[in-house]
Amino acid sequence: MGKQTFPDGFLWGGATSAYQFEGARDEDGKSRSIVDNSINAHYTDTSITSDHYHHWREDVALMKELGLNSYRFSIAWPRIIPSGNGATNPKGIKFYSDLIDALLAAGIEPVVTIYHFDLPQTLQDQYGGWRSRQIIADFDHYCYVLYKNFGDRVKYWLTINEQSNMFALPYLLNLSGDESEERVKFQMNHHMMLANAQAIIRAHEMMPHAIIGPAIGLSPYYALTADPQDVIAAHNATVFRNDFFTDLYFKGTYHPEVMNYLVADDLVPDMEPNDAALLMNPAAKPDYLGINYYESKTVRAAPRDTAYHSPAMSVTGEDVRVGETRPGLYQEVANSHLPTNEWHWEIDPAGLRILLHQIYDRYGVPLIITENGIGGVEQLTSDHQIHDDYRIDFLDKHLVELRQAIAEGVDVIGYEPWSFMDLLSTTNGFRKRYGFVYVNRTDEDLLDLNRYKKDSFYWYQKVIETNGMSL
Ligand code: BGP
Repeated sequence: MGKQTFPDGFLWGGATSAYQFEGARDEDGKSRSIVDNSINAHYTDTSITSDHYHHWREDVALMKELGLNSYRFSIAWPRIIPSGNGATNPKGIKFYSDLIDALLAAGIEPVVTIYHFDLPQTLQDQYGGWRSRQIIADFDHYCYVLYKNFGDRVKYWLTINEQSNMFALPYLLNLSGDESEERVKFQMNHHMMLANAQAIIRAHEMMPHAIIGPAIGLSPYYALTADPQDVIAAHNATVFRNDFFTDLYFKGTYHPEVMNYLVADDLVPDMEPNDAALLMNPAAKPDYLGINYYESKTVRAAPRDTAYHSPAMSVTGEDVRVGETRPGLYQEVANSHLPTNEWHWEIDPAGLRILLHQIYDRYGVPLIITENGIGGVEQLTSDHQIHDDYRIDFLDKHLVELRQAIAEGVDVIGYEPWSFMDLLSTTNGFRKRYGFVYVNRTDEDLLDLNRYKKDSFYWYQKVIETNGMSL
């Protein structure tokens, strides 16, 4: 057999999100989002980031030079509807409309995320955001505005980014991370599931040719040892961190093990009689699933009397990263077989193939990698180079596993690595860079915001040009 390649028409892309990339936080009518107001504790804020809002033509030209045939970005709800649920902002519509036109003119298919953590603060203030059922109607209206304005040109849509992480990482939803908020979290999650279902139904009504689904952060869960108690813990973690969410997306039902747990702990969210019908409506079934993959996770059994712990991210690199503990179910631990990045994220290319098989076996729908990448501290050389061999190595190994999964029968339609260009890391600002293109600024100093192509840019260009044969 000759060297394997990727399917014809495979989407080669790169990903970004609005609050991490655009800047122009308070410009042209945009209001603040909950992440604008919460992410600035340890580094810089979202006011300028990579200033894509003012550099977008140059940035699209770089995408074209890189050879991308797709590009994943998110639309900021507070730029489109500043009050959250009132009038639309013509300048916001124009910004994305011009961007979409420029992408299409460059032969780049837009892959649009509708919601990437940036809820308008106004809705948080009005009624507690995702805590209230009111969000479902407001999200539906926001989707309607997007489909009406961009549906003629955008085929690939992603509803909500990383729903499961939003509940695991409390700072993404203004939660405290306390166990006392467990019930609230499951209620918010329920609302988000209904909003997701409604967004997909409306997309199918308004844009018959659209392909739409959520983008979720997933990891395969390994047992620390062959002790059956650890194996059960790995099963539990898979159910609670993965299947719980994806079953609601694709089957419209609560996983029975999760439901039993919710009942036993008095955590069942309030539901209305029509909720089940909405979740199970065939028109609400996603056409594909976006997967954000950074690492695998390893767990062991956790006795009932261990303390509950939500995952805590490392914010400096020097501090320790704490895994999640769900008493009686599982406890995250380090995997001694895997190297880590500077922030203790375990590097596991084969984990991507394992995960793809697990998900494809369970749902049999097309998959798209909506994020995959490695962050690191980088220093521009005096002649404006970035020698990011570690990124090339990371992406190369993941793409080889991805290609293998496809050869083994998994239907993967595209790859949108994180990130196309350096942007604000949610947990670490500009200290932690992900891009193929360097943005000349630091957390403390805006410098000139010039763009410089990294070594990985030329490497990826070749991968795309050869449709993966160069790997
Ligand atoms: C994902 C998010 C992205 C991005 C990425 C890297 O969870 O969808 O928005 O931030 O993680 O994470 P970080 O920026 O914390 O390094």
